[in-house]
Amino acid sequence: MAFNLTRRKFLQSASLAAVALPLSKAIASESGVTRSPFEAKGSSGDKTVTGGICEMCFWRCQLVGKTRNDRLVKLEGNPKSIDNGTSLCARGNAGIKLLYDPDRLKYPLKNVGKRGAPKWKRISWDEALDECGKKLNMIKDKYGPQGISVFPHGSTAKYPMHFFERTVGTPNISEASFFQCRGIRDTAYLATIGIPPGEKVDMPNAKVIFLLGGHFGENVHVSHIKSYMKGLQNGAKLIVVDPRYSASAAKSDIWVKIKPGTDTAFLLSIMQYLIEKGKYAVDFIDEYGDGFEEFAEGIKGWTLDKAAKECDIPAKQIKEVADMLADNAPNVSIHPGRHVSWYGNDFQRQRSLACLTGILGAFYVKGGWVPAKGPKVGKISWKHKEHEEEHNLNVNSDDELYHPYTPPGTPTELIRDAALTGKPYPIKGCVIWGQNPIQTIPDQEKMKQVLKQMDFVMCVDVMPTDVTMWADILLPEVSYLERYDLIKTGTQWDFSEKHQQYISARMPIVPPLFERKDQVYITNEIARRMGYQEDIPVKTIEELVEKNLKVAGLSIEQLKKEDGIHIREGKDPYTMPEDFEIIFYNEDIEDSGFPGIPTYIPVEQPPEGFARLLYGRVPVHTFNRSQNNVWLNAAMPTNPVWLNDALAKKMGLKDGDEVGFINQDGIKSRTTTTVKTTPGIRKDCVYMGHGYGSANPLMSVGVGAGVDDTSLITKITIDPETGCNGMRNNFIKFTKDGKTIDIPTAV
Ligand SMILES: Nc1nc2c(c(=O)[nH]1)N[C@H]1C(S)=C(S)[C@@H](COP(=O)(O)OP(=O)(O)OC[C@H]3O[C@@H](n4cnc5c(=O)[nH]c(N)nc54)[C@H](O)[C@@H]3O)O[C@H]1N2
Ligand SMILES: Nc1nc2c(c(=O)[nH]1)N[C@H]1C(S)=C(S)[C@@H](COP(=O)(O)OP(=O)(O)OC[C@H]3O[C@@H](n4cnc5c(=O)[nH]c(N)nc54)[C@H](O)[C@@H]3O)O[C@H]1N2
Ligand code: SF4
Ligand SMILES: [Mo]
Repeated sequence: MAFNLTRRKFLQSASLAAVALPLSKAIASESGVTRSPFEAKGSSGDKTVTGGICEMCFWRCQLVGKTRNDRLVKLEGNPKSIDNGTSLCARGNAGIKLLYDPDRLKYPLKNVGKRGAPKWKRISWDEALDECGKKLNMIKDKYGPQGISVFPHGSTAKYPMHFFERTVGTPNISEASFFQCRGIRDTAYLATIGIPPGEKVDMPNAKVIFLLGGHFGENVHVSHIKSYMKGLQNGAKLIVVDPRYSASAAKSDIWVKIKPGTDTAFLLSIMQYLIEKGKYAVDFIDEYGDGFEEFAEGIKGWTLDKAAKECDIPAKQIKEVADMLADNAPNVSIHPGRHVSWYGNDFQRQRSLACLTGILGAFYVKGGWVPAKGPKVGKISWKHKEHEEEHNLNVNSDDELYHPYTPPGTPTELIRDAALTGKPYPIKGCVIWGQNPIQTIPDQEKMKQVLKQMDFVMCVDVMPTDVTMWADILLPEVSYLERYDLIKTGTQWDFSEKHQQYISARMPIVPPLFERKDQVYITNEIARRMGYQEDIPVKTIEELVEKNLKVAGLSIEQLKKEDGIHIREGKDPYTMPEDFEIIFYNEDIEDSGFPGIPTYIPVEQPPEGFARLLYGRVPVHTFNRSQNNVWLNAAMPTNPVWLNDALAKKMGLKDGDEVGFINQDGIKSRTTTTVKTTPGIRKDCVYMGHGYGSANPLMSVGVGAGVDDTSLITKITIDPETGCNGMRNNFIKFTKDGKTIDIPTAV
């Protein structure tokens, strides 16, 4: 790949620190930090600091830091880890560039300009916290606690979220990890097998691995990838269902080039075929199935031919997939997926996946779905207080839930609609903590209007990402390399070895720089100012970690002695709980007005001249949060748009052409990206990496790099059972040199 580094980025690269010294010095004297970790001189202060936990993404690998005189010079996986081991991914390694990023937030800031067009004034912590406490109290007094909305994400957002939810009493909390990510998966499995599935598949021992839209290798979670690769090394066959030739499709035995949005039809026809041919786990279903007959009857119409037509794939390929699964059952890993907020018909698809796992008898068996449990630790946090009234936006006037299978919190759209209409009540305060709702939630303009109408917006972040432009008060948090916080527990990823469990707690690798503070300090100080002094559960973050470790008979000191990770014997994960059942036909779902048998609901097709916009992970970035990381930016500075090569030819486009986009609502991309022509994508869709195209000029490396996929996702589709946001029903045309280029329909 041609890196095309700008001079500034070139000089900033740490691996080129020797040449860069004069500039690094200049940056250092200007801002107090430098992008070069090698500024630390001499080797007398060399240390390996254990107990770190990565948070360049949410997988949270265990790490150690090599430091010199309290300055981090290198990150590595913790050799004691039975999770990620000594491995970190590219993003994990590049954490050092977040730590010392000169663009990072350093001091509390007050916006003396406008929301969205801020002018920042540095203020003291006291002034900032006074303002937060005063404004949030004003909103609470005038509109009630429900007038405060919270958009949290990440390990530091739990403590403040519990404060606002349990103690202050607002239900209006919307976590990106639920409503725009995996919430549907969790509640669909809950409604089928009684527990959220996580990503607990025993891939190392599988004979077949089945991925529906999961694209491992681009989606990178270290121990998960290790488990997948071990499965493939052990000879597992791989089936990948994806409209695009993804990194996983490239390793597959069968690549199902499915028409976007039709996966449920595909799954139902596999199950119908297996039932018809008697190729399913009859005894297993007899014992654990509930409502199987109604289910079998209900999906009868889904012949291979019907699904083939709907999904635009050969019927014989569906049969091939079904036979491969049945011939290797029950040792098949049907992966439950992770980002599943796709089309607004997703709850039904996730239920279908759980049912398919059941039909193959692949729960609690080698190579199947195996919910290994980690050890118990404490969960001390803010206590629930009595709150006078319920203000659940999810309840309608007949006291029924709009979205009965919603994950914890309130569906994002219900919060945004209430904020914009003032009905059933106004929402005038907003606390954003570790989430970037501008680039995470569809319809950017709507989010901006929501933020504009607030009386007060506060934001706690580490980087000046786009959402921070909308804050009145912007507070700088310490990064994951400078703080204590979450306790990470789990089991080793490969169950074919010993059964072991681990407990680790995030510990700082280096002391914090500038005036950054941690979540307990910030939350407590706001709580104190709001009059909740008596409710504060812990004084410091260390106290919180100690108390939670104590429940497991551990302490910070003990963990330090054990190189940051305590390992104990685990339990056999294959033991099935006594009350296990698979609910094929779910009467409760039907009673709430939705299909009780997994049902295919067709999605809207691209209008003439448009292609569907698909998006996903790139291996070296995490959403938008890593866009300013100089190493990661150098590795993948932009997000080329995948375009079918035959279409490209007809459109007069070639590899590397600079293009922009316009969507079905006339919304234009703010920036451009390059074209990547390939036979590896269908003709009814295009694809780009998510998280690019930052608008905040304070992100000096990431600003304007590539195109922001979210800016083009303006049509909102809600998954009715859960209230989560479907995001893939948006359609685009290309623009080049001021002209619009239609997508040809038939090539
Ligand atoms: N268009 C589109 N939208 C999507 C997705 C998609 O693929 N396409 N993916 C969806 C998925 S799967 C998810 S999980 C969500 C993710 O959604 P978000 O969590 O909103 O994603 P990020 O872009 O990582 O934004 C997180 C914010 O947290 C900040 N941050 C990072 N570290 C810290 C920290 O230690 N403390 C604090 N306080 N802040 C920190 C970052 O700087 C950033 O501003 O997005 C969803 N939305
Ligand atoms: N490097 C990296 N890794 C990450 C993250 C990251 O930011 N960076 N984020 C993590 C998080 S929070 C999550 S949730 C996961 C998300 O990772 P995944 O759950 O794997 O999901 P996406 O990246 O959203 O998936 C995009 C894939 O779905 C395909 N697809 C699109 N439409 C359809 C369809 O209709 N049917 C089918 N079968 N496939 C379709 C796309 O072509 C693409 O290959 O990644 C995690 N891992
Ligand atoms: S997968 Fe990579 S970015 Fe995510 S926690 Fe692990 S090392 Fe960090
Ligand atoms: Mo996610």
